[in-house]
Amino acid sequence: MDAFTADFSFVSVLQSQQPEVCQQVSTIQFQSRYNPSMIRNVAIIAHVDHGKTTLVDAMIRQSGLFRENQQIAERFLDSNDLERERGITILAKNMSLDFNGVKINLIDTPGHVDFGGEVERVMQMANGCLLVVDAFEGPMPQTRFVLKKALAAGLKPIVVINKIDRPDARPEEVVDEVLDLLIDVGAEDDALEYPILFASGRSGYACRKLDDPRDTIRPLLESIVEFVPPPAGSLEKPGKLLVTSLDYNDYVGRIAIGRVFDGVLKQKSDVWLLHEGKTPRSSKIVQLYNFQGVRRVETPEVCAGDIAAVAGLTDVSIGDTVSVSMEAEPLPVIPIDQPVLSMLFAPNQSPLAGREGKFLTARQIQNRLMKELETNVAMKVEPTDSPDTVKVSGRGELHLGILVETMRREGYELQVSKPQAIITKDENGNLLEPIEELTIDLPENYVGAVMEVLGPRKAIMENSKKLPDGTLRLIFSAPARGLLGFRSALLTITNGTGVMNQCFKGYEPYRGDIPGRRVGVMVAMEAGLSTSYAIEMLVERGTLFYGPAEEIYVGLVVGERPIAGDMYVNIVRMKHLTNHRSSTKEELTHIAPPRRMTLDQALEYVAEDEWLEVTPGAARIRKREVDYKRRG
Ligand SMILES: Nc1nc2c(ncn2[C@@H]2O[C@H](COP(=O)(O)OP(=O)(O)OP(=O)(O)O)[C@@H](O)[C@H]2O)c(=O)[nH]1
Ligand SMILES: [Mg+2]
Repeated sequence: MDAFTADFSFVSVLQSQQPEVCQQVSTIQFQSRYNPSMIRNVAIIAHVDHGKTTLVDAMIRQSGLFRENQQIAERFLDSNDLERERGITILAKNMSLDFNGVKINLIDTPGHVDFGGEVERVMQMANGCLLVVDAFEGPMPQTRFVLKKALAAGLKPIVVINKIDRPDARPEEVVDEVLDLLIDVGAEDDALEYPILFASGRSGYACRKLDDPRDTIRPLLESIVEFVPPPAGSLEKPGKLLVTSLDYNDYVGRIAIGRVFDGVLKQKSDVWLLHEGKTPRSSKIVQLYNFQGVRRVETPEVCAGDIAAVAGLTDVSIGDTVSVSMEAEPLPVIPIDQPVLSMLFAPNQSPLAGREGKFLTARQIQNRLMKELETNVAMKVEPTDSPDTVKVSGRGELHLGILVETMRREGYELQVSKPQAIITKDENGNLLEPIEELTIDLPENYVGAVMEVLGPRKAIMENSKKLPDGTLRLIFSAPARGLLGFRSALLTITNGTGVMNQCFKGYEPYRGDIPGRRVGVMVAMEAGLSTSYAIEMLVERGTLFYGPAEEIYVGLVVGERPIAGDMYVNIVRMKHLTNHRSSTKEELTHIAPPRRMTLDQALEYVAEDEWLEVTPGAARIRKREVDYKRRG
C-alpha cells in the first residue's frame, strides 16, 4: 500500500467516525465547552469545482489538527468511494477547528446542482457562509443558486475569490461580477459590506488584498471570527436542537446531527421529538457527540450554538426538533425544492437476473429506497400501478444516477427506466415543465453545431458573452427533458472542449414535443453466445455494444444503427454447414472493439420503451416488449 492509499483508508476511518482510531491524530485541544459567543458556524458554498473542499482542507491542515509530518491525501474530506472517483462532493460534511479559542464549525457542501438539496438542508446549521468563486470562471449558475439559498436563510456571505494562483486568474473582474450578482439577487443594500478575500486553497493561503503576502490561510479564519455572527440562543432556555442531517453507525444506529439552538443537551437524558403538526414523541439521548476536527467525540453535554450528533433517538427524521421540554415550539424548517426528474425502479426481470446480485426482490429494493429517503431529503419515492415498481424522483440525472450506482455496489440488482422530467399543470390545466438555465463555454467555431443540436431540444438562447481567453459563454433556457443526454452530445460535437452547467430555473409552459435523439438500435432476436461470424456481418450496419462470446438474450439492445427504427438482428448466428462456432478474438482483430457504456452513459441512452438492467457488474439495455412479428 503506498502512502496515498494508506492515508486514504485512514481518513475513511475518520469519516466513518470511529473515534477510538482517530484519537491519536489530533494535536489540538478543544475546550470542553464553548460559550455561544465563541462559536462560528460557517457553510462553504459555491458552484461545482470552485474549490470548496480544497479550501476547507487547507483550513483544517493549518489549524494544527494533523501532526506536521503526517501525509494526508488531497481533498481527504471527499471520503466516500464515489466522491473520490468522480472528484466531487456528494454529501455535506461537518468538521471544526479551534482558532484562538474560537470554535469554527465548518460545513462543506456539494457544488453540483443535483445535490442542491444537501445545501438547502445544512443552511440551518450555519450563521454565515463562505461564497467561494473561481478567480477565472467567475460566478456560475450554481453560485447564484446557493447564494440565493444562503440569503434566504439569513446568512451573510464572506466572498472568497479562490484559485488566484491560476495563470488565467482575473480576480478583479470576478470581484465586479460577484458584486453584480449580489445586486442581481437583491442583496444590494448590504452588498458592499461583505468582506472579499482572495485565496488559493490548493496553495494554502488567503489575503485581503491582492498584493498582501501569500503565506497563510489565517486572514480567512480571522474574517470568519470577525464577520460571521455568533449563534444566537440562550444557555438559560430549555435545550433544543434542529435535526438537519442523519447518519448511521453500526454500533449506535441512527445518528441525528444539527445545531443546538438554545440551552444544553445532556448525554443519557430524556427528550422529546417535536415536529409541526405531529404529536410529541418521547425519546432518549443515549450518546452525545460534538465535532472536534474531523472526528465526532463523545461529550457529556453540548451547549447552545454548537453542532451536536445524537444517537439513540428512535425514528428521528430530518426536520425534527429534539427538545428537553414537551411544551416547546418546534423549530421552523426550510422547505426543500421539489425534484424535477423521475425514474421507475423495479426488480431485474431479465433472463440473466439473479446471477450477480445479493438483493433481488422488490421488497429489498423498496426497503433500501425507504432508507435512502431518510437522509436524501431532495428525493421522493411513490408507488405505481404495479406493486413491484416504484417511481423515484430526484433533482437530476446525477442525483438519481449516484443512487443507482450506490445500490449496485451494495449488491442490488434492479431495472430502471429512462429518466423523465416531472410535468405538472397550472390552475388552468396548462402543462408546465421544469426549465433549466444552461451555460455552455466553448470555442467559437463550434457554436453553429451546438445550436443545431439545441434547437430541436427546445432550448432558447438568452445571452452570450466572450470570456477573456476568447471562448464564448452561451446562456440558454432549456427544458430539463431536452438536456437528458446532452452532456455527451456536447462533448462529441466540440471534441471534448465544451463545458456545460445547468441549474433549475423554474416551471414554465410546456415547450412541445422533442423528437427522440437516438437514430435506431439493433435488437437481439435469438438467445445464445454472440459469435464473431455474426459480429463481422453486423459491424457494417452500425456500432455494436457486445463482442464475441458474450451471453445474449432476446430483446437485448446489442448495437446502434445510423438509420431510424429498431432492427432485429441475430448476433448469435453460427457459420452454416460446418456449424462451427467461432468466438476467438484473433479473428476479429480488424473489427472495432464494441462500445462499452458506463452506467451513466447507459442511463442517458436508454429509451422509453426499454429497461436498463443494472447488476453489480453490468448495465444492459433491453426492449420491454419484444416485437415477435419482426423477429427473423
Ligand atoms: N489552481 C487551483 N486549483 C484548485 C484550487 N483549489 C482547488 N483546485 C482544483 O479544483 C478542482 C476542484 O476542487 P474541489 O476542492 O474538489 O472543489 P469543490 O468546490 O469542493 O467541488 P464540489 O464539491 O464537487 O462542488 C480540483 O481539481 C482541485 O485540485 C486552487 O486554489 N487553485
Ligand atoms: Mg467539494
